[in-house]
Amino acid sequence: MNKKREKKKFKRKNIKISNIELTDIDHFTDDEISEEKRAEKKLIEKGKTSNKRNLKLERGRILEVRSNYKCLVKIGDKELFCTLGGRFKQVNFETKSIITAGDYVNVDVSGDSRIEEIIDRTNTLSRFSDNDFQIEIIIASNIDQVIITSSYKDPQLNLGLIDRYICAAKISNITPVICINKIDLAESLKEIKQTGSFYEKLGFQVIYTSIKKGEGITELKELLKDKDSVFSGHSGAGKSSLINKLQPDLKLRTAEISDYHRKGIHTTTRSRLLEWDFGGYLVDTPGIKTFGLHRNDKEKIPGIFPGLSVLTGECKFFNCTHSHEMECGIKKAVENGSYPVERYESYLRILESL
Ligand SMILES: Nc1nc2c(ncn2[C@@H]2O[C@H](COP(=O)(O)OP(=O)(O)O)[C@@H](O)[C@H]2O)c(=O)[nH]1
Ligand SMILES: [Mg+2]
Ligand SMILES: [Zn+2]
Repeated sequence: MNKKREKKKFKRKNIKISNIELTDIDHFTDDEISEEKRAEKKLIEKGKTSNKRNLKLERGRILEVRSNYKCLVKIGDKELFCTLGGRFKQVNFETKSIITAGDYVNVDVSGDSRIEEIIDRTNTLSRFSDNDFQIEIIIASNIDQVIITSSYKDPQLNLGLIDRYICAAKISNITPVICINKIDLAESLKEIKQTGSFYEKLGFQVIYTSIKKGEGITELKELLKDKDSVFSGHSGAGKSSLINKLQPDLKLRTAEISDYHRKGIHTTTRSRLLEWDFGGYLVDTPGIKTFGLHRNDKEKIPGIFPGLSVLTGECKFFNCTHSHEMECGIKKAVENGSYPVERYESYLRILESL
């Protein structure tokens, strides 16, 4: 542990003295490290590192990654193409997402715009590969909220999907917000609001919107302002329509992607951050399924599924999964009607799917 920390410290220090090649630093023994340190000291004494030590670091945010080592960074009012120093490749060679849209970075703006430091992420928005390995693919980082969008009708309101997205968001430490769109298609608002009230009572924000009637758009804008958000939900729920309504000139790629493919034009499916003119960012995820649950997260579901945790007092087992167990507080609550059976079934479906 201590040795590891030593090495880390060494790595960090060396980042600023970067005309020493840092190949294979992880494999150095402590002896070799102290040798390196002596060499480093010598170099400093000779003053050979003076150029590189005059870094002019500025904090920026990655808007889009163009390749593993090249990206577009917003620094102040400017957008700058930056490269990633070679040493990052060595430190993190096993993960594909060394950098991702949303990362905060320190860039040396005195020279060739190299990223000198990547700030620790507060969270990541990830999906998992469809194969058995379920490899994590990071879509974006440092995101505040996910706007879980479902239409009231066409396609039919899908509460099961909302539950699933809520779980995925919570696991990722991203705040879920529920947006029920196309309320103009509802016979009565009372009915939808009753549906939404289950989530509202549990402290979730629920907004009701209609593009057709312009309802809830101001409220949605208020919610997005100065935050970094991503829209998730069924295709056809109205995500693109909502975004276009909020800011018509936002250059979304979501809609065009299939056309481009048909024409055989290569388009990237990488995510990127787009800036709202009212403050905050939108994560644009063309052709990317934004969220996934990893099978390893299965045991977290009982603790995070909406409304369950307050009812577990009567569960006999502290690690009750509320499925096959006897003497279960949740099952009792479902039987006596204090927890909706539809939500319980949705919970079981998520568990089974993992
Ligand atoms: N009636 C009604 N239709 C809507 C509303 N919002 C979107 N739509 C329609 O729903 C369809 C799918 O919308 P789109 O934004 O492409 O959905 P996305 O797949 O979630 O991006 C389009 O034909 C829209 O015109 C709404 O509030 N009311
Ligand atoms: Mg769309
Ligand atoms: Zn239980």
